Amino acid sequence: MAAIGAAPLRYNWIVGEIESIYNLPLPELIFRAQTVHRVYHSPDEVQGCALLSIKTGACPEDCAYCPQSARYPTGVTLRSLMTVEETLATAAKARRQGATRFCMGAAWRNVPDGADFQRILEMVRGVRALGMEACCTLGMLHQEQAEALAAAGLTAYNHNLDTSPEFYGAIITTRTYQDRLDTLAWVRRAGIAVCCGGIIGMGEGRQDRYRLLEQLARQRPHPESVPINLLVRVEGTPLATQPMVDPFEMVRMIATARILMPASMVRLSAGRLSLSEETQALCLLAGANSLFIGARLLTTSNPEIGHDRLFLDKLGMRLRSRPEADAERTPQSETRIGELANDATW
Ligand code: SAM
Ligand code: DTB
Ligand code: SF4
Repeated sequence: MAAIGAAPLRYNWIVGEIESIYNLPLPELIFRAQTVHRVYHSPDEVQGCALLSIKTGACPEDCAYCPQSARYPTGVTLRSLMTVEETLATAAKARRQGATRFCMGAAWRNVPDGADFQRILEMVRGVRALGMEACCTLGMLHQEQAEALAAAGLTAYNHNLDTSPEFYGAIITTRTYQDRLDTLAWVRRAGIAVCCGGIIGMGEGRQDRYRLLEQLARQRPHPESVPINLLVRVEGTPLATQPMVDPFEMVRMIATARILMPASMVRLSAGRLSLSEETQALCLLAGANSLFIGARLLTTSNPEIGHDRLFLDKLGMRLRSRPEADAERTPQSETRIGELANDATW
């Protein structure tokens, strides 16, 4: 798909243009984001995604934001790789709560070979068999692993660039920006959708945000999925005492991502507990069309499902009932949040 209507896909964005968009007067920025959003997406529905940490903590990397790095005293409870059964039971529960995408995260520097990898493949097949999109975020991977994940039916692989190439070294020293780009290239070549985004609020400047967006929007094709995270400040990590970023930066970041990559899913990801409902609503107006649902992200908290249900109901919005992959082929039969509320499992 090269272009639809008034929102052609472009891959030659330059940082000056991105800066101009990011700094538009807010009403103009939101109007433009809404305009392109409506060309590719329904304005009143969002995708619900669920996260599960399938292997927790003791990670050798030094990502300064991360509670799972072995280098920081965060008190996270260590856990070796979960069983397939437990993982699939959690996925089924998430589906009952309205999630159509299940994302499994492991605190690894890179994907291991052997029995653990076979178990991951089994999890991917199981999540797909539940009729959900399956996403994994397992660290760096190589060609054979990417191909095996694709063959197991993996929908998407999450691997974030996190920030600009310039600011990256202040956040992570144990792997390079190029390492991340290499992993993304293996994912893309294997035919798996790319989920790639970043974090704001780590002490970066606006220029770093423009440069991150430039790295994402110059990829051809664009990442199908772009998570925008607000730093969750976890005690024990080097970024624990970062001042809270102005919430409007989140709105501007999302709106700019939407305008640069109009067909992609833009996900309002970590950090929602630090945002008011009003700011989250602005993020949805700005073109975010996905939320993590359920009380837990990987190791930190997220709004309760009941709270999100009321939130979306107040906005007259709903969780999309079909996975993205099916959305084009199947008549839309969204489930009203109110109807889901009748399900005793909520
Ligand atoms: N170990 C794998 C990796 O780094 O690719 C996968 C898990 S890692 C937790 C996935 C992403 O979560 C990170 O790249 C980062 O963007 C995001 N993340 C981790 N900790 C975060 C925090 N405290 N606040 C916001 N986002 C965070
Ligand atoms: C992404 O960009 N955000 C999610 C997902 N990809 C894996 C992870 C957020 C993690 C927040 C910190 C935690 O709960 O450990
Ligand atoms: Fe490890 Fe991933 Fe956390 Fe970095 S973000 S410390 S690689 S779990």
